[in-house]
Amino acid sequence: PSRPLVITVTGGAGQIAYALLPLLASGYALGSEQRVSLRLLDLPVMMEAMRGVAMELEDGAYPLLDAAVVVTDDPRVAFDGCDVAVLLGSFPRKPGMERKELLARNATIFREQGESIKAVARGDIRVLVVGNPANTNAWILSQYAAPAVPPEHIMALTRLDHNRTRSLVAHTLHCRVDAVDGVVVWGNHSSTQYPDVSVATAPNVTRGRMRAAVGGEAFLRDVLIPTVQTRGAAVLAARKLSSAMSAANAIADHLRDWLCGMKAGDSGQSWVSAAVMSDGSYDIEPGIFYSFPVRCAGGGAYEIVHDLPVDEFSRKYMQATGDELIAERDEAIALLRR
Ligand code: NAX
Repeated sequence: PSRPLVITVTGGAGQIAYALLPLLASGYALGSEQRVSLRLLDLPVMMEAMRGVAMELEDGAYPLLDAAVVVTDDPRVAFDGCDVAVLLGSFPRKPGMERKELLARNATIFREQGESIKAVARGDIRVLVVGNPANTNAWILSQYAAPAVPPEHIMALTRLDHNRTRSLVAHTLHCRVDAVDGVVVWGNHSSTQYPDVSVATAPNVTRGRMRAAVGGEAFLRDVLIPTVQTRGAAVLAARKLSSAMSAANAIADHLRDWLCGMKAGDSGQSWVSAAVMSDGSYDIEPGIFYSFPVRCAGGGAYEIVHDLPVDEFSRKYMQATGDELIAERDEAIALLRR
């Protein structure tokens, strides 16, 4: 394509942006043919730091990157005519901060950004929400970006959780990670998420045999599920900084599949996980942003994969994480009404 894709990254001075921008500029995320034009948005106090990031992008001399990297603290400038937005910027959780307060701070940010996107972005924009609480932030954004931007154009990132699950299965089975297919992360990008391997496959592990192959229900309940659910906290405890390299890689994987299609992306997987607006599939409350197994055809089109078997073990987890999302949405409604 001759026109460069305009990609807006919010939280442009933050640590995920620092790991993500080279993946966007180099063609790793969207292919070696796709030119890109970058816009970075952050708070006024971060303008100078962001200018430094822009200097480094220039100094990278990336052949696919448009020379002028836009750096701004104004959402209307950042989203003007933008094709793809990656929303990293959010209010971080401080020690001792109530979850409600975190939700409240972010509700305001994602309302404002939804309104800006509605006002100035292209109607065919695709928006990936990463800043936490990601699913509910995506829901809030969808309320304020509509009707200019339909909810099908908005997703929240659960690909990092999906990648973590896939990698943990490969590690457990001593096989290559790209030989593992069919994992699903259901629900919220939070500690209630449900990483599900019940229909996953690997070399010598046919469909329906994975639970037994990794160690049975006890292993799932006591090891696999909690390990994935708390992986972000484990990285934070070890690094004293939250996941950034792996988050950036997951964002690149997500964008490649969503925009270029899963074949072009050569993801080698039957489906991937992403939080999309529920259409009631699998008896999940319609309207909430819930992580499902999805297939992407390219150009921003996707479909939820239907008819995967859900047994009692899975249903319990799927329900709990869905209930959490309904509660978050209801809190957001109450906050935004004030
Ligand atoms: P950083 O704190 O390094 O960067 C965030 C940046 O956003 C800061 O520069 C800040 O000034 C900026 N910002 C704050 N409010 C803003 C606003 N209203 N407009 C524009 N910019 C604003 O965080 P980082 O490690 O980069 O993480 C970014 C977000 O990703 C966090 O909310 C984090 O919790 C979330 N994550 C989500 C993941 C997911 O899988 N969905 C995984 C990784 C990550 O933890």
